[in-house]
Amino acid sequence: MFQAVLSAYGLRADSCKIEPFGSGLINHTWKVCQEGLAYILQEVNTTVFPKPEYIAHNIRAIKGYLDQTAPDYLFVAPINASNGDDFVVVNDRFYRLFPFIAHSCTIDSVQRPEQAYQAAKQFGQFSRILYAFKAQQLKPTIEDFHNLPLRVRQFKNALAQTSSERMIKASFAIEEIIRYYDIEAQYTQMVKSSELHLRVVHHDTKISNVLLQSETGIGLGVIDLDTVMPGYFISDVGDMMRTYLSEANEEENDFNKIAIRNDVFAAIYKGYMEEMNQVLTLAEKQFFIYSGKFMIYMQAVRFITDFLNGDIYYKTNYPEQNLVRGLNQIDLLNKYVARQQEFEEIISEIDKNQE
Ligand code: GN1
Ligand code: MG
Repeated sequence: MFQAVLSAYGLRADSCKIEPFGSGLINHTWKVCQEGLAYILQEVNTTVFPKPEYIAHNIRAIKGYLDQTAPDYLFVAPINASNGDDFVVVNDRFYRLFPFIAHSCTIDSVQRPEQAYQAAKQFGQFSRILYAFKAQQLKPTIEDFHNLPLRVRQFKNALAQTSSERMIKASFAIEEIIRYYDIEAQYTQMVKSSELHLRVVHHDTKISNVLLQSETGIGLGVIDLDTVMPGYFISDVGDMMRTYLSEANEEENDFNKIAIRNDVFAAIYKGYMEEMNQVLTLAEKQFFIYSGKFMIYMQAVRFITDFLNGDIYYKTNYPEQNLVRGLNQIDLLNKYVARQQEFEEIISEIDKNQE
């Protein structure tokens, strides 16, 4: 496979060093090095992304726009193959090659608030420089990706057809998901009232999707653009809350280690708002804290749904991994909800100092 794919780019697999790269749950990724040049090769998971050409379309449309409006912005688009295409299909599998950005690195967890600040600023900047771009030009690479009511329906369907064994194992998680149905109701209300604007949203703002300058840790840009499509800002802010606030991540099975860091919350707010303060409406800003509940809850629902369905979506390494992930997210949600008042105070404090 490597030979067939890399030769489309004028590279020879036998003279390249190829190694698996990163920790994504969906696509396969490798780092490819040849004579001092480095690339990232990725196979798109077409079960998850049934129309990979939509991804290519979206990235092309945004690149064209940014080349005109923000030529200095580091936008990591795929490299063109020798025939001019920006992706390669081999045996019905879909691949693309990216440049590996020199002197850049990614990290897998937020150790310090400064890292959360840099990342939030990058995701904020991404939405800001695209605020005048017509989001509707982008195609949905995954239909209804962050449609919470749909995710809850999928959960209910899974519940109706799962085995009694899985149902019993997940009983606490199921009760908790039902207890928090109001998070979905709030979303439905918010969409109905058109309080949120459709914007260009990244939809996967985990820290490993931010390129940092290796020496200084300063943010350079964002990567993993497969789910860039029209959406609401709460997806991006919420996924940062979900993945930065606790040092222990969604894989942690000792839930005592899940703990929320207020200084990281402050860093996310500061970094994101430095870019998006002028763009977001007052009504949208009211949903800043809600965004964390929205994303943590939706992820819990998705992991538990996958567990009930017999683990068909997320890669797993051990039998009850999706259950553990779901329970982990429920624990995080409970801890997040308990902090809401403190988050309000942090936001007022930062806003006051900004005036
Ligand atoms: C998936 O593959 P990765 O890690 O980039 C998922 C996200 C989830 C995340 C949970 C297309 O992202 O929505 O938040 O796992 N991406 C897709 O770890 O479903
Ligand atoms: Mg991703």
